[in-house]
Amino acid sequence: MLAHRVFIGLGSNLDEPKTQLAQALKGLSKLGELVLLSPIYRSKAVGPGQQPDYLNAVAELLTHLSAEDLLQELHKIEAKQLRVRELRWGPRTIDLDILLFDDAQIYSEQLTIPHPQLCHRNFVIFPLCDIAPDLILPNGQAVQEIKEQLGADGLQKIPGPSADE
Ligand code: ROI
Repeated sequence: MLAHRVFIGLGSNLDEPKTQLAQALKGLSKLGELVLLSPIYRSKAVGPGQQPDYLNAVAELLTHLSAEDLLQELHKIEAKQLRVRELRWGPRTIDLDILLFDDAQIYSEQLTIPHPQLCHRNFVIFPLCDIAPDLILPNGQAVQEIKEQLGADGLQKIPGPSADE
């Protein structure tokens, strides 16, 4: 059976974000074949109140898990890294989002794919473009085009343990 091509967004702004990203990647690598990891970006927090800056990245994974099973596994990784869901849009040790799952469009109680904020967040679109510059979203939009529309406000590429170094 052909594996699913999945893009996963990673974000952290608590408890040594770089270590959190590295640990989450270890977890992701057990769910299939980690094909690519984007460079890491530092980004100003989107959300309420004062929050530390985030580190964000995007990983490409080939997996045989269904979208629902993958979501469960991502929640397990988040739980292991002591993510506490206290405040909506509050700070977090690790946030793992399924951005894209093949060309699927899923609107269930559990899952919305493509991720509903995908086209609105430069901290997701920039790293996604770095590893999949020719990607076309299920709605026909090119990621490059979205990147140009969003601009790089509040974003800074930082050196880190990434596949392109
Ligand atoms: N802001 C940034 N910059 N990066 C994130 O990953 C992120 N994640 C979130 C909220 C709180 C919305 N803000 C964020 O969930």
